[in-house]
Amino acid sequence: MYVNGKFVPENQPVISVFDHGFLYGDGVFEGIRAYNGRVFKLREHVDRLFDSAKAIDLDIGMSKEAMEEAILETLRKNNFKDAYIRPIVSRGNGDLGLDPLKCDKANVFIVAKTMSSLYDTMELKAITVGVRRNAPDALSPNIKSLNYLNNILAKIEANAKGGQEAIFLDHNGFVAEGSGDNIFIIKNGVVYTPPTINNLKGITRATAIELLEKNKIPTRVENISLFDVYTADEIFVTGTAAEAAAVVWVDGRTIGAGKTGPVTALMLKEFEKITSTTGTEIYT
Ligand code: AKG
Repeated sequence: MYVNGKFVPENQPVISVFDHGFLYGDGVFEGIRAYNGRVFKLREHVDRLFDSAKAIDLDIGMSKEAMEEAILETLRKNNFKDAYIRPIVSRGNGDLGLDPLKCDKANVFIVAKTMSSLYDTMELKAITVGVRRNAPDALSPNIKSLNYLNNILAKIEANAKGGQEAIFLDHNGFVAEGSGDNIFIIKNGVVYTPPTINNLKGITRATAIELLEKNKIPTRVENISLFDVYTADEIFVTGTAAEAAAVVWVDGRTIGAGKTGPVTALMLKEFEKITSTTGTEIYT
C-alpha cells in the first residue's frame, strides 16, 4: 500500500484518528481496475480524482503524473496484473473541529487488491429506494467523496428489501443511479441513460456510451422515470467495481424477458474486449 510516498504492508496502521477523512469524510477517492497487466482508463480516473479534489478545494500535493506512477508502482510492488485499485486522498490530519484550515497537508493512500465481480450474479434484482440521491446543490454526486453515507443508506434499504442493488431517484423523481453504478435502460432498440447532474460521471458509463455508439445502437442521454424503468426491455448498470451487469427485476416487476437481453449481452462482450486489450501497461 502506498502512504504519502512510502510503500508499507497493508496491515500496518497508517491513519491517525485526527485525519479529517476519517473524522468527517473530508476527502476523495477513486476506483480503478487493472486487467491483464493494463490499467483501464488510468488518466481518466486520475483526472476525475483531481476534479473531485478541486471541487472540495483540496490540494492533493502531487502532480497527475506522480499519482499515475504511484498507482502503477503499487501494482508492481504487489505483482498484480489484475486488481482493483483505490487511491484515497484525505484533507489530512487536523483537530476535533471541522475546519479544513487546521489540516496542513493532504494524506494520500493507494490500496490495491485482487477483486473479481462485485456481485455474485450477473442478473441483478434492484429496489427503488426511499432515500433520495444527494441533491446536486447540497453535495454533488459528481464529487467522489469519502462520504458515501447516501449510497450506503440506499444499499441498506436494498439489502433489507431483497435486492442486490438500489435505484436512487433524485429530488424531482427522476432516476439518478445505483448505489455504486450508473444505470442504462433499453426500450425498442434505443438506450437511455440520465444526464450526470444527479449521478457520478461514470468512466465505465462513458465507455458504455462509446461502445454503444461504435455498434450503431442509438443512445440518448435524457431524464428517465420509474415508469421507463418498469417498462424497459432491458436494463444494465455500469461501474468500475460493478463492471457491467444486467438488472432483470425491479420492485417486483420482471424486466423484459427476465434475463440478460441482446443489447446488454453485446455490451458485456465489448466491455470485456476493451478492458483486456487497452489501458496503461503496468510492466513495460
Ligand atoms: C467503483 O465502482 O469503483 C466505486 O468506487 C463504487 C463504490 C464501490 O462500490 O465501492
